Amino acid sequence: MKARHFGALMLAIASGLLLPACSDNDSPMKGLLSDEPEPEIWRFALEEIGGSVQDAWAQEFRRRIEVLSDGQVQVEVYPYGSIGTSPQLTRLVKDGRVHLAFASPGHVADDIPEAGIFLLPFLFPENDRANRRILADDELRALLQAGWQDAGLQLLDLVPEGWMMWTADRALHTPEDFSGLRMRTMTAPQQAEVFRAWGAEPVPLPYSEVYDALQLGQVDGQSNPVFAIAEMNFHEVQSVMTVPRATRFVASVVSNRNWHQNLNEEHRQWLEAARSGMPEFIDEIQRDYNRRHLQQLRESGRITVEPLTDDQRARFRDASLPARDAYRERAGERGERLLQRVQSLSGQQTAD
Ligand code: 6CS
Repeated sequence: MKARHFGALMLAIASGLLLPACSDNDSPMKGLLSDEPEPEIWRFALEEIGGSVQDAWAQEFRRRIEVLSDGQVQVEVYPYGSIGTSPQLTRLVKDGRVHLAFASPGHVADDIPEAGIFLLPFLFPENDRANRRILADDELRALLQAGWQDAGLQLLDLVPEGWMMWTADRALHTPEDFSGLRMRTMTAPQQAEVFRAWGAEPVPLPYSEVYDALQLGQVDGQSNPVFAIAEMNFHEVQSVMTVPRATRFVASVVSNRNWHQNLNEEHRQWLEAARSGMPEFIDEIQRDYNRRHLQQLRESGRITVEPLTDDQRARFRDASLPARDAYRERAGERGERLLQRVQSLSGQQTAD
């Protein structure tokens, strides 16, 4: 979506959300038309467009809730571009205008420093199964939950969406290749710190502005999973995709904390039942989307794909360590405990 259309559309729909509840609910005719109770509506805002990994999660969640509740709860899904940028969606959840939303660490770490753990390169294990086990760890979840709760949010799920690739007009084999590269980052300063450690000039921008910024030469590169690069058409304006296997994109599903605390028992059970099994469901989806899009991008011939060797990755790992120190400073004692927990679960030494 082009930025100029996006702004106007967002404003129009967001202002609708700020209005009092829809007048249908208050209509004096309501009781005359039907004895059925009105379904409860849960609004769910996405940071990605229709057809994305977040959309697949939300559509499956919607289907499950509607079956479990026999239609008593309905989920309205708002894809990216319909109500706001990532920080605006988080604000709408906090204000209770939207019940549920995706909040990815690259944006929400500005508000929740602990979320920056997911932006640190070469920290989580390369193996997918080991990574899933860590994301499900109770101690890790409790530490993260405390951070999300301090921000007025309930952390419901963590959703891995695939490895982050780097795109630019050149291959990025060494930290020196980043020198002088204006790299678009998500809006939390912690993502900028990582690319700065590699020598790039970070330029934080909302997702909706990346395509135009690349096309107009305002930035030289960006980082995202393959499915996102393909569906946002970044490959049209970039020529090389480097595959570093350094960081996975892990999004969080959040709700308003008070709303979650005040759910009645039946609604809470439906919510829990709908969430159960979602990690396995979405893992298959993200793998399929990323694999399929990678093949399409290779076949399109519009972008070349450059995997890094283990030696090249080791240089990037070493060069990224200052970002771990910056994370420690921002996320404090809880951040340190999170870092140690991830390192011990993935069998790494805790001193780096
Ligand atoms: O780069 C971004 O800002 C976005 N990337 C993805 C894959 N999802 C949402 C996020 O806002």
